[in-house]
Amino acid sequence: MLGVAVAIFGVNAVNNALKKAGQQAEKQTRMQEELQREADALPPIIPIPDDEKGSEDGTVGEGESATSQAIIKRWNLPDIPVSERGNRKVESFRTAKNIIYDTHKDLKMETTFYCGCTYKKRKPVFSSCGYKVRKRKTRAGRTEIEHVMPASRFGHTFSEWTEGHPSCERKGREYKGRSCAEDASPEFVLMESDLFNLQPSVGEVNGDRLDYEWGELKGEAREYGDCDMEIRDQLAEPPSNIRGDIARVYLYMAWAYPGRIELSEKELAMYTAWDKSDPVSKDELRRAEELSREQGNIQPLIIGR
Ligand SMILES: [Ca+2]
Ligand SMILES: [Ca+2]
Repeated sequence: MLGVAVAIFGVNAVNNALKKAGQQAEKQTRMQEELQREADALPPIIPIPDDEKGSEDGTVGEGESATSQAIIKRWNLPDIPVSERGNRKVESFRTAKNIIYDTHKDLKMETTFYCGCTYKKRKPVFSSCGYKVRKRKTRAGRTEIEHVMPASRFGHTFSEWTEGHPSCERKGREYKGRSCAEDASPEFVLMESDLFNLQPSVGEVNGDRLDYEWGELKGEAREYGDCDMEIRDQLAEPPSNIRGDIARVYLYMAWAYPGRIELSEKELAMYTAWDKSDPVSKDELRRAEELSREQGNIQPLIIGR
């Protein structure tokens, strides 16, 4: 009798587990379908014609790109001419870094973006956020100013980056890449120094992320202690409380610099979902308002929503 009871109990437990797994799979499928529906509902992204892309000498063609148009429509953004959207004021990355540090200090917001660690004199306080050094002690011991959208993402649209420039020559050796773009393209420097794309970060996390794009990864490896940041397979998964912040950076950059940044439909769908799941917070708004005053343009994905 007891044997039968145990057997029945065992069967029930297995059935329950299977039921639960089935429900979970169903939920995941539903979520996937929902994301797909959102992606399908987005206006199609048409490849940018060559004459709308930046020209060889580094100037951006007039007008919108398919991505910037889609963003304006979807987020109902104010009518601001392309030439007045992005950074036109902060003229070096060094200056930009100092403004970010000063702004965070003034706002009493000296916290790193990804891991939420407070920092003092540009050194993260690990105990404030349960940070555990993964591997690089020296870089973990300092904050760095990180490009939320990597500079390479738009850098590759500059010929100075991909091919070089006659002025990019040092001691008889030609160079290209970021250094040449910084030295020879004032337009690149303005984009690279856009304050809305910059955040203080634990140096190690900045170093590990390299120029990987954002995405969602299976599992929670937690290689940085309590910091919910996963970096794997050339993809980075941020903590959920800053996913909206990241989405709004990407949307802003693609809106502010049409022709230099295109977002795929998949990216637009993900950032739409992230923008919804993590709406603008008080601190995010406070920071954007202050940076607006510094840079002289607005971040319409944050301000006035
Ligand atoms: Ca995670
Ligand atoms: Ca947030």
